[in-house]
Amino acid sequence: MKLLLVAALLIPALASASGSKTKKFLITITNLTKAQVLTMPVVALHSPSSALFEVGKPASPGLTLLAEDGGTDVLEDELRALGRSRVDNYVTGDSNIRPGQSLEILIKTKNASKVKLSLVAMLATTNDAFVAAMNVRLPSRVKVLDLKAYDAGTEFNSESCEKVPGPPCGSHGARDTANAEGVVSEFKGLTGSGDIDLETYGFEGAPAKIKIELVK
Ligand SMILES: [Ca+2]
Repeated sequence: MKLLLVAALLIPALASASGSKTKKFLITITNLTKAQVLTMPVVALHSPSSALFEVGKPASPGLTLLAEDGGTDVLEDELRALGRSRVDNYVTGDSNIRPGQSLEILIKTKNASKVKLSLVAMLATTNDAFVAAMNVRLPSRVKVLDLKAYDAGTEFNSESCEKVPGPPCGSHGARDTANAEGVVSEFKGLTGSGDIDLETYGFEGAPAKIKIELVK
């Protein structure tokens, strides 16, 4: 009982002491799908109230572009516009992530105990589906977690190659907005109703995982 009390008293002191020191985290994103390309991921460290999206609410223009076409510049503008008090830091990966491959991103913060980590990347062979980590607390050493797939709600899931940027389609900047779902939701998976071969591009379970590791 005495030991427990000591531990409880120590936690707040450690948390505040770590708040002012710069810490570096290595984020390793692994594509677990057979054939879906993940587009360049955006990782952000933000205040708990500044989430990148909310299930049941419309996607921002930045998330819309990312989820439909893999473009990151509008989302980066949105993150910058929020200011350093709300978005402590963000980094965009320098390449797409092919099936079975991983990408590493290094990100720094002086507020490791206060910020949350979020990450988004498009599942390229879909209309507007993306993988995301949402509001993850940074670990004291290492943390591994599965990413879920979401639907941005900004494009109808026609699965028509005329509207899908990833292989084998390659249609960039084409949108299917009539009958779009309207709000972000959990992605229910490809259906095989259009041009996309379900056997090849479909996936079950988590489409990606991330490892967050304190490196310094
Ligand atoms: Ca959709």
